[in-house]
Amino acid sequence: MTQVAIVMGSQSDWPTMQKAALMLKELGVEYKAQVVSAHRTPNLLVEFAEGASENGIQVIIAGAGGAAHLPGMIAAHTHLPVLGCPVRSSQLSGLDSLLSIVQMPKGVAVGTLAIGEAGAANAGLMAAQIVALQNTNVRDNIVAFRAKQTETVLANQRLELD
Ligand code: RP5
Repeated sequence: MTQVAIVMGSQSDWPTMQKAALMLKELGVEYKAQVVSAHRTPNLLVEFAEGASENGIQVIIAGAGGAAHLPGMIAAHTHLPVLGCPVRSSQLSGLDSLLSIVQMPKGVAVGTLAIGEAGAANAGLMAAQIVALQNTNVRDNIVAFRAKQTETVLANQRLELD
């Protein structure tokens, strides 16, 4: 059953948002990804967000760029945790996306990640960490991922001139 939903405002967000999908796949979390636009498909947004919990979704990752209202509007329509990913925009390099997502009014929460691919990957990691609270397989995968990451850094810490 799908544990995490990844939604994004446009197909053009996928190169960034697929970093979240890759992280979830690596950590053994079931996910599905689809385009849901706050502005271009507002009715679909409501239908998706209101149905997410009864569809078994535990965490929603929402990415958008520019006037990035998708994460906040999804959060307005569900009690599930929503992680917001600011996608780098062509005009303002994603600062517009970041500020649109992060400045939520008190009482409706979105956990905002960094602009771009690192933020999307960390959204996948954070979503997996939430799922892991009640899933020992995913927890073990996260612990192994972190240990391997540390090992890799320690094995490559000496720098030399070319
Ligand atoms: C936002 O507008 C999307 O999330 C995307 O980041 C941006 C541009 O969308 P396209 O014009 O490429 O479809 O809604």
